[in-house]
Amino acid sequence: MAEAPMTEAKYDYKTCFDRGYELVKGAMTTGSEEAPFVAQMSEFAMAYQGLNGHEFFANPEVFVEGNLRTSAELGFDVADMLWDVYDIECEATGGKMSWFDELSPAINNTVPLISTEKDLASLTPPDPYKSGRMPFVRDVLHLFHEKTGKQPTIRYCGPLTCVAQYMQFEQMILKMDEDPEFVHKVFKFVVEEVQAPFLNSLFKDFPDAGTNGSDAIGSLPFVTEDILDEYSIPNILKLRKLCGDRDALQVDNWWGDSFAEDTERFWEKKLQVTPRYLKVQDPDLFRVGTVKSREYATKRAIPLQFGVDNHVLQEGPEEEIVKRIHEYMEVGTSGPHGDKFALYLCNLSAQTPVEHAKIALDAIKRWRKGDRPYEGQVFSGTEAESSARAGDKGRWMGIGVVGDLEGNIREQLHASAKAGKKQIFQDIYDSVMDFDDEECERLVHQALDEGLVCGDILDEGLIAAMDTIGDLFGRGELFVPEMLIAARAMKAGLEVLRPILTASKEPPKGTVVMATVQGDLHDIGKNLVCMMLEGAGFEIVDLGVNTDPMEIIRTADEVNADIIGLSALLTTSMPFMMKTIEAFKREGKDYPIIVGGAPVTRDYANTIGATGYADNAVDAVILCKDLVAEAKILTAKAG
Ligand code: B1M
Repeated sequence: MAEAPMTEAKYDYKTCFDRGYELVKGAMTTGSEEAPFVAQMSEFAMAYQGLNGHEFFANPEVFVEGNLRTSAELGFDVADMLWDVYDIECEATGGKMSWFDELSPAINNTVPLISTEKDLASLTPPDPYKSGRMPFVRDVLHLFHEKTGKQPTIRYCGPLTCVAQYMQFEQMILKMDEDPEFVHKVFKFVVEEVQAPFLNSLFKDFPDAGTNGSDAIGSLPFVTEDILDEYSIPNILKLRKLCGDRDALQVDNWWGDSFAEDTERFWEKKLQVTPRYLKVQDPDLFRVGTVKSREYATKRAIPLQFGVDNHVLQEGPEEEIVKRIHEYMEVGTSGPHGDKFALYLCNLSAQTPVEHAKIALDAIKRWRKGDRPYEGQVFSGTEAESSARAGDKGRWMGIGVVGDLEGNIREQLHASAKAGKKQIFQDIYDSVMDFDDEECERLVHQALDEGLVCGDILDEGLIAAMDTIGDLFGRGELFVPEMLIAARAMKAGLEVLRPILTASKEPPKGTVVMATVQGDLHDIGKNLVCMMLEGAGFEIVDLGVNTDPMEIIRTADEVNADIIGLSALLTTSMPFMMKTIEAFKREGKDYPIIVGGAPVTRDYANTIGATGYADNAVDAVILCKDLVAEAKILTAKAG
């Protein structure tokens, strides 16, 4: 194993975290004398040690030493080595990996491993001792144990997110609707033949280890509560059973609490998959409120964890970091069970300045010593405060349209979308709203038979429906699966029109080349934008994820694009937006370029010289329509 090229300091890992581990154990069971904190910090440790993703996430010695040394040097309570293990199982079964300098590696499932029964049948379950980086995980656990003398925590991927790695998220969701039996079979394969043997092989070496699953996708609004009930919960419970009924086997990082219709009902579900404590983390915690969360945990007499936003920790400002930590510690430790509380720092990233990590740690220590400038103040949970300071842009996933409608929003939107329209257009609209592909297809045929023109069928029926769907999503009234299923119905109608549109040479509203930029594999938001644009009559050329700027330029020329759309979800990949724009300039290509994605802001878009910025899928459609209209006016003037 390679010698870690890291900072020189030497610590006695066998003793330096002793008190922290005692505190954490107490906080999550019978009570502790002081509130401890834990942190996801492996990417931060990688950057702090001056290493890249390849050096850090493939070499057990470097990984363990880097995490321990960083934790000891900065004074973390424990060196937990919390990391997101989304890729281990899928990679070991043959999934394609992408590696990055400033991030942990990830599965690139542009071409998913499982799409059909045949794909599933052709897969051989991995060998936990040989396949992929399963041996890396085992070595990490052993080294951690050797160096610290403590039981390691086994990390794995929550079954739903794991299946999404094998199947690709959108495909998994659509298949859940079309062919649930097939999706259940995939879950069976993943849980019974991949995850249980892998985890049991680790339990052989560490029978008393804690076990925590990461489940980025297994949360609202990616999935609905029905999907949690039908797929997530039973499969986590099954995995627990297959691993010797260990109640330590859990998935504690579900988020989406602020999207739940009934927060307490959602927390009941969380407690099924993490029975020993309740964890509520930002940005949901800031929206739901610390007091409400504390009261629930007190009522149930269970330990509690509050998670501080990774975005706040990364971006600051200092006052916000301190305020948030102090509120969370104060409310978290209040009441009769206040001694059963731990603070969680959500993913200190590679871009989190060391200064911010020190501010956070110092804030914890100051609070413990009684230096509490914000004592008695609660900032979370109120509407105004939450939307202004929830992290990111105060909004999230493009959800959070300010409500100008009251009462039954759906009915009001339907009424205004259908008002004064021919019955057939209203019926097409309804078929999309009812997610009924066959009916939508039939009605579009009927409309054509009645002599109606494609443009009107599109505008008055299909596009009107997708406008409402986008609006409902923006208001948090619809979740991602419903949006995907509605889009499938819309596409069924669109497919009927496509040959006629092509033959008649009726031009699309415009052609948009869309891509997630280099270094980034997140595509759910980009795909929603594509869907809405397609629903609005645009032709979409989707280049997928991790896209090279030159490929975008080539494609733009090939298809004579009207607009280029760039999406980014990582602060590390945002600079590639700028690099892509620079490449277009360098090549003398004058296409309008629009940008979006959770961390991207209007200011950033202006700074990098983008033509436009959209906060969400609906705004992206409006922006593209405006840009195309503007270009037409300019062409007309020039002509
Ligand atoms: Co990742 N991830 N992830 N992840 N992931 C985030 C983004 C993160 C905030 C999680 C966290 O740490 N709390 C964090 C980024 C931190 C940072 O940059 N500061 C992160 C990280 C670090 C990572 C990994 C490194 C692993 C890890 O967590 N350590 C790894 C990186 C992989 C890579 O890309 N190189 C990774 C992997 C993954 C999964 C594979 C597990 C999965 C992605 C699956 C997929 O996309 N196919 C995943 C997910 C799901 C997330 C979270 C949970 C959700 C992101 C998302 O899809 N949002 C996210 C944490 C969170 O938000 N809670 C997180 C939903 C989507 C609808 O919203 O994309 O914002 P969004 O789209 C909106 C608008 O922004 C807008 O419209 C959409 C709809 O209204 N919009 C546009 C989007 N693009 C637009 C383009 C436009 C206009 C508007 O014009 C062109």
